[in-house]
Amino acid sequence: MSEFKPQIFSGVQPTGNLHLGNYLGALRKFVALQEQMDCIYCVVDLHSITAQLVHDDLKSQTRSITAAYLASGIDPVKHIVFNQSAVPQHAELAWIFNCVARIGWMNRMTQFKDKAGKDRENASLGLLAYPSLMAADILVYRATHVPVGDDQKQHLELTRDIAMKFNLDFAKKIKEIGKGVDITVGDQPVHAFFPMVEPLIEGPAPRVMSLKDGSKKMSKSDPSDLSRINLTDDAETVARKIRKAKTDPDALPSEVDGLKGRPEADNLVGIFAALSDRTKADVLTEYGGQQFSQFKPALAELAVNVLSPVNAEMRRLIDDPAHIDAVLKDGSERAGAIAEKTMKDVHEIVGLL
Ligand code: AQP
Repeated sequence: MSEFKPQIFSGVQPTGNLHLGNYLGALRKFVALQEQMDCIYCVVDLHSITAQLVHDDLKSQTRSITAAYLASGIDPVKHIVFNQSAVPQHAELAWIFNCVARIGWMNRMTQFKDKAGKDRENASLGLLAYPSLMAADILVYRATHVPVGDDQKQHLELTRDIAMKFNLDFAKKIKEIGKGVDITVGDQPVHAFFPMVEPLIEGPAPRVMSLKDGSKKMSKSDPSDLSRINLTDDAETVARKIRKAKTDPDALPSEVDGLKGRPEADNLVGIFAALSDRTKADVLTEYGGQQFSQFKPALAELAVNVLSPVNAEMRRLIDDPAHIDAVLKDGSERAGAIAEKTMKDVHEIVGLL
């Protein structure tokens, strides 16, 4: 093999209502990438039990994320859509990666620090090892590119560290079984079994911020529903949340530089740009000099126009769980076949009988 086959992998946790951040940071990118590469999109249900083990409705949440994938325009026939727990090789490779990764690497993860809070000793071992499972999700398909929001950048750097250590620790065996690829990492030539994944983060809204606080990311777990736009919100709710979004008293600047030090304004302009496939500069050419009382209704109209069809299609799909289950079953069979092949090689490399 002279190079890794380009392959996209990404996932979303079934931990609550998807919001505009998930849509712009993940789903919209997932859809666009379908034209460029083979894509595998996963509902990462095993991840969702790391922070909170017991969920009332994990199955329906899993179906709801799948519905959001399909409603956004992901094609489950040309590409693969499935749920993580249906392909046990994810958890198996994660165990091997737990033995590759170092505790110090995990302790440095900002998401772990944020989610574990002050009582770190009481966090689940799964929450600490979360990035190891995420590395396994990606690398069990030897995926090369991962579209994510900016908050996942550190986890993808860790995925590269895990892949690199595995490749170096088992270099001799990888050569022996003839399944490696010659790559260069920095200046170093490496005979790699696992690729060095590339994060795909770019875009005008790589980190959508809370509508109530421009310094916090928009998040499913924020106690204030007004902080986020949910994909299931109706048109009136979307418009109300945008109307109530925190802003400053100044007019919009005409240049992107003028957004510096104005996180709430920057966020709303970024959202406008991402929803309309424009740059922030382009949006400011049109709206620079206007007050938020003029800009917010335009943003609300745009958000409703983009999100309403997704919302309606999601509702239709959620009413047909048998269809969603059939999509997931088909996807997990196809994903499982790829994962099984990788794990056969991993067993050989590690020396498992
Ligand atoms: N605010 C955001 N802006 C841009 N992208 C975002 N993503 C999440 N929030 C934003 C991206 O969405 C994908 C799926 O995220 P996830 O649900 O698997 O995990 P998460 O990052 O934990 O999502 P939340 O909403 O922030 O959940 P909680 O509140 O539980 O922490 C990822 O690609 C992520 O980057």
